[in-house]
Amino acid sequence: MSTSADTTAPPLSPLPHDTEGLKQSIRDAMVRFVGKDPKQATQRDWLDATSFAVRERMIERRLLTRRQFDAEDVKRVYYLSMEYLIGRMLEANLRNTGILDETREALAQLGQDYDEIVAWEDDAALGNGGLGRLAACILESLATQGYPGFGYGIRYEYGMFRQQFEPYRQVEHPDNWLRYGNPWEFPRAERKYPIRFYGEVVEHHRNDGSVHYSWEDGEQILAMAYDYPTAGYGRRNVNNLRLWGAKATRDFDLRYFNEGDYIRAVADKSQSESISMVLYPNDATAIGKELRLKQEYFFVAASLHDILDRHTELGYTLDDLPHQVAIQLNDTHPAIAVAELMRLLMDRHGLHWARAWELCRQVFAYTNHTLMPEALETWPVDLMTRVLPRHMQIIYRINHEFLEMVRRRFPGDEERLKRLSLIDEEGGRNVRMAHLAVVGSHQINGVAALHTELLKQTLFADFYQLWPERFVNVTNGVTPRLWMIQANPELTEFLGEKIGHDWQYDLERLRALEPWVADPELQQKFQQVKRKNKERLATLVRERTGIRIRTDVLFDVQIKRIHEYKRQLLKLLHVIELYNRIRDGENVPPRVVIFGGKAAPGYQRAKDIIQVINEVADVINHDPQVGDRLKCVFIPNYEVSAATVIIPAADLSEQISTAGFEASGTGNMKLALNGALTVGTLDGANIEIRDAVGEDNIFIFGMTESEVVAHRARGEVPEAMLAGRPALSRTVEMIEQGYFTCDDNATHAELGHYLRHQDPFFVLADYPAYREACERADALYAQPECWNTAALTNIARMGYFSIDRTVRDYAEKIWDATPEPVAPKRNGG
Ligand code: 475
Repeated sequence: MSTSADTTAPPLSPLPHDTEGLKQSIRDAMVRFVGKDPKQATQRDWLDATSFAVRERMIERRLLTRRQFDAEDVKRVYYLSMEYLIGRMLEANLRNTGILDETREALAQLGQDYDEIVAWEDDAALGNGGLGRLAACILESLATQGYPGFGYGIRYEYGMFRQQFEPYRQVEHPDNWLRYGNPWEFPRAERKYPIRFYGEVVEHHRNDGSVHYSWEDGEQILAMAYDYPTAGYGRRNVNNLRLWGAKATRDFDLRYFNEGDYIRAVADKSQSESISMVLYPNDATAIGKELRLKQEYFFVAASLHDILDRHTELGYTLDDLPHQVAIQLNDTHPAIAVAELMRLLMDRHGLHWARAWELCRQVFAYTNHTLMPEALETWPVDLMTRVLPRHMQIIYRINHEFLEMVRRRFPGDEERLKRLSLIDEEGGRNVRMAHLAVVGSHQINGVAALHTELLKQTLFADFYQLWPERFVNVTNGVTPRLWMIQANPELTEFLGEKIGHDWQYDLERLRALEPWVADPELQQKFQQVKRKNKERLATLVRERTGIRIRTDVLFDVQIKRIHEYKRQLLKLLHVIELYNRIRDGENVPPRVVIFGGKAAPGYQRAKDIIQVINEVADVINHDPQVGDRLKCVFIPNYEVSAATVIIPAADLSEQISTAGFEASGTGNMKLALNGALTVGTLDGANIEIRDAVGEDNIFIFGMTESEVVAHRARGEVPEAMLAGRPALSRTVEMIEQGYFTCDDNATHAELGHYLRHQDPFFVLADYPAYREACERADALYAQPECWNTAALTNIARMGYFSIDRTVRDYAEKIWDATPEPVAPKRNGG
């Protein structure tokens, strides 16, 4: 396409990547950008100056990457996601640009401690959990493998709330992560698009009898681009994450300013900018709020406008769209994109319905992340009609054409039409966003094998019958760069000594470790690494909770959002039973149990669970009879940066969701990759992890998905599970009788009642099998050689769960995209 003569010459003279050069850049940045005399600089100033020095080097590569993509006629992949759970950026960028060691040394020579400096950075927590972290891993992998892949999202001023316990119950505090500015973002004042809300649709009748529609009036808000360069590891590729921030338009200002109400004008302005103010902290529940719908449309409309502008700027026509553009919808949050692209193609570019629809379907693909019914987004037709009137019209037309097709294939099957319709007519009329995403996409994927099967058999069974070829599985993965190289530098070094570094790009090569998994010398080194990692975690625990934990015992870790289906209560029941056995004088193997995770602010049950865990922990941790044989800690404010400390220290990974509910899980992968053994149900990707690591190297327990369905059908009262189980009965009684609380009997009584009489996720039914699995784990842990063999075997066999494999699966099965590496991969420099 637009082949410019000079695509390889750097736009600037390249900056040095050695220690001396970096030192110079950091010192210069301190004066020129931070505006401080190095003698007066604080640690935060050093963080900023270092960030500027790295960003200078990344932006060079960003420009080169872009030139190459523009010159080579590549297909671009756009990832649309409401969430990116990125974490800290400085260390990631240093690592991926290959200048971490040099920078560490440069800072040392400047009298600064690297580890202290990087810890000043706030996490970019623009996501809730699994879905948002997956998006961040995918962007990193796109860049690392050299795919022309770009993220679009929202620049929330406030990310995921900060969690505190006051003293036991969760309290949320705002996460004002941009408070001190952000050296990683490039505001693009020229990339501003007006986004309309409300208003009305005007019908225009042309002379040839055709009808044309336009969307007019209402309210306009500007979406302004903020670019975050995303560096690939060991390559020169630097891709881009474009986040949209809301700005009031000048028109908007003028209206009020002209009326002379200056104060009102300024106040309203900030209201219109509230669209990108805050991330909704709900994971796996749909929020029916108008502001949320506006957020979704806001970032989708800006992104599609941007994508089409780039497409035409590069000289392509609309007919080229399917060859040049793939758009992945990360869950249904951006599903309104289907209607918006139709609107743009017809109302702005004059395409006919049929042609526009053909193009749309070839461009979009949709990833589903959850089967939980309460997470499925629907929007009241009334609300959609008011906020996005033209889109509502288009959705009706899509639905009409779609249902006509279904009618032809299944004549007289009215029930089927109701089930498939984009509009749910039961209990008020609602638009089913998942149905819009399915009909508007050429491929629909689940995120683990079981999940995809369940999508086909349950949630999307009728769609699967219509279009079986559209459903594919893409099992999730995790980036080894963050979750191994950065989180576990000692294990990385140890692997390097034994099997080299190729695994960093091709994680399957960890298999080369297998011949040595039983090697005593290797095992000893592995154990030393674990121990060091546990010490690092013990420090974090002491700093955040004041609790001291020993590092010579089994670390049993459950870190994830708090949800009934994830069953933190199952772990808690086990902890209480261990406590009782210790107090009964039994010789129980020592362990440290670690919880981490946030509850959605309005999810009272999840908050009750947090509170009770904290109260139980408090009793156990202060019981002199227990001493250091059992400790239980709930680490507050679990976030990406904390995860990088917790995961490498874990021995046991708790993946104990009720089978059929966890779409995939990705924490399960991070922990196993770091040599933790999984105690888990046959749910989500646990099944594939078991297949990969082998049955002897994982502790599987509990009902399978079909057993859960059968159990539910039997409709037994949960309480019945207590019969003949004195230890479990005692545990439940202790909770309901308020043994662990001095002032809130009500919450404990309620939780006990819930277990006895509701227990919707079958905690009691699975408990005996769970306890038995934990005992298997204890027995193996008592034989260090066997444990270490199993742990090292896990590491050696986790290669499949690399995000690079996931991204290649998307590229091959869905996007038809190929990598375009800017330079051969290399280590460092
Ligand atoms: C699954 N979040 C994990 C992970 O695929 C899976 C829902 C509604 C609104 C906001 N956020 C959500 C999710 O549904 C979500 O995070 N799902 C998770 O996606 C990545 O590994 O099993 O629960």
